[in-house]
Amino acid sequence: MTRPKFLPYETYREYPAGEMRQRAESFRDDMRRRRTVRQFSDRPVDRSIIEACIAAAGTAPSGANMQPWHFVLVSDPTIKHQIRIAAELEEREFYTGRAPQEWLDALESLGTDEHKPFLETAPHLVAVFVQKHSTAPDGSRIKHYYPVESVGIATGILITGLHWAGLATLTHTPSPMGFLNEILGRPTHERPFLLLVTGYPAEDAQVPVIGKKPLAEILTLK
Ligand code: IYR
Repeated sequence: MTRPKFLPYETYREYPAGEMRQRAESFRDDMRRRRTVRQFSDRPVDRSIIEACIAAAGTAPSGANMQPWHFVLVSDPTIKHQIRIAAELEEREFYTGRAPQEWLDALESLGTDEHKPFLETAPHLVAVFVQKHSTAPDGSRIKHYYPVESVGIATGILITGLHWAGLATLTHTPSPMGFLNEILGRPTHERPFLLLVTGYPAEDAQVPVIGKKPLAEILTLK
C-alpha cells in the first residue's frame, strides 16, 4: 500500500462575494441561451476547438478517479455517413414500431423523426463511451465505480464547454447504439453513452417552443 500524496490546492481562486454572485448569475444567463439544435450548418469548425472541450470534459470528477470515459471525435465524412445509415436504421424501427405510443407522445413537441441528416451535415460528432472496467498492465480487470454518473458529469461539462465556445450541440441517443462500437472499433467493455453532434446551427435553424422548469419547481430549500 503506497501512502497517498497531497499538495496544497494552489489553483483555487476565491472571488469577492459580489463578484461571485455576478459570475453565478451571468453563467446562469449564458446557459439559458443554450438550445439543443437539430439543423446544423456544414461550415467547418477547427477540430482543435472540440478537442479542447473534450479535454475540459476529461477534468470531470469520477468515482475513485477512474475516469471511465472515452470520446471518439468523428469528422471523417465516410464514417459520419456510416453512422447516419446505422442510426437511421435503428430510428426507423423505433419510430415505426419499437417505441410505445406514450414515448412518441412525449417526443411530439420536439418534432423528431427517423431522419438524421445532421449526422452528416454537422462537421463533428463526438461519440461518448462508458467504460465498465479498465485493464491493468498485467491484464487484470480494474473495477470502475459510478461509471454512468461519472460519464454523465463529463458529458455535461462537454456540452457546457461547446456552448461556451460558441457551438451548438445535439445530444443524440439512437437506440440501441451498439453499432457505434462496430463502426468506431471500440471494445465491448465500452458502452455507447450518447452521440453529441456539434457545429454551427444552420442559418434557418429553428428550436421548439419548450421551456425549462422554474427554479421553485426544481429546488427545495431547507
Ligand atoms: N432516439 C430518438 C428518439 C428520441 C428520444 C428522446 I428520450 C429524445 O429526447 C429525443 C429523441 C431520436 O433521436 O429521434
